[in-house]
Amino acid sequence: MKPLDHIPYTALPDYSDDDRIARARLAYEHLKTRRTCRHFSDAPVPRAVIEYALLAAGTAPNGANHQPWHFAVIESADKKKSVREEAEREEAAFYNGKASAEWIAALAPLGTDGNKPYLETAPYLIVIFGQRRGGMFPGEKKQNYYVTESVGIATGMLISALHDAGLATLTHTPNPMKFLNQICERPADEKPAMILVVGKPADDATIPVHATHKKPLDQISSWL
Ligand code: IYR
Repeated sequence: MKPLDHIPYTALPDYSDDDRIARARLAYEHLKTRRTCRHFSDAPVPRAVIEYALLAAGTAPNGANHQPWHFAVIESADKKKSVREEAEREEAAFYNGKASAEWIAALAPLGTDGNKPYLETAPYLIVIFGQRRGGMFPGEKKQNYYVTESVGIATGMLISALHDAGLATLTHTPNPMKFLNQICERPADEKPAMILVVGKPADDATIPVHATHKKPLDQISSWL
């Protein structure tokens, strides 16, 4: 490929302004129904749903189009058990002294604690890794760029795609997360970014009222 090869920009639909507003509003109305879930059902979810959501995540904007991410999808009960054991070990340390009093107070309205049963209940744990080195093609060992940003955007798109498919998610970040490399059989130069727990909510799932408060537009934006 010549470096300056270009093709025409993908044709976007020529909506009217009213249609654009209506569609943007619909996107908001849909995305605001997403809720972080901490009570999962063990009901199975077809693998193809996850595969399409991962393909969607893989279209995210990223540094130099090196696509510096890897998604390890855990479905084996043994592996999920290992993740739960290791994560609960870290969380016990976090809740029993490692976290500051201010942090613990900030989490109180969420009702979280060191027990993470959903890590075994949910049908899938997607462990998201950032690749410091790689490139566009298998076997390359080039420098990657904006890895944290790229992985963050891809994860957001993954969450949105799964929400579109009617699935609940939870972003989980035990700290440290290095144990995930071994369980997921990933090389040491890949950095775990987070675990995304994926599945259907349990019938009796609840959400904390605290999480329903969203900042209004004038608090999250300015126009210059
Ligand atoms: N990782 C811990 C603590 C935690 C931290 C934040 I910031 C949250 O928004 C939620 C939880 C846990 O999973 O309990």
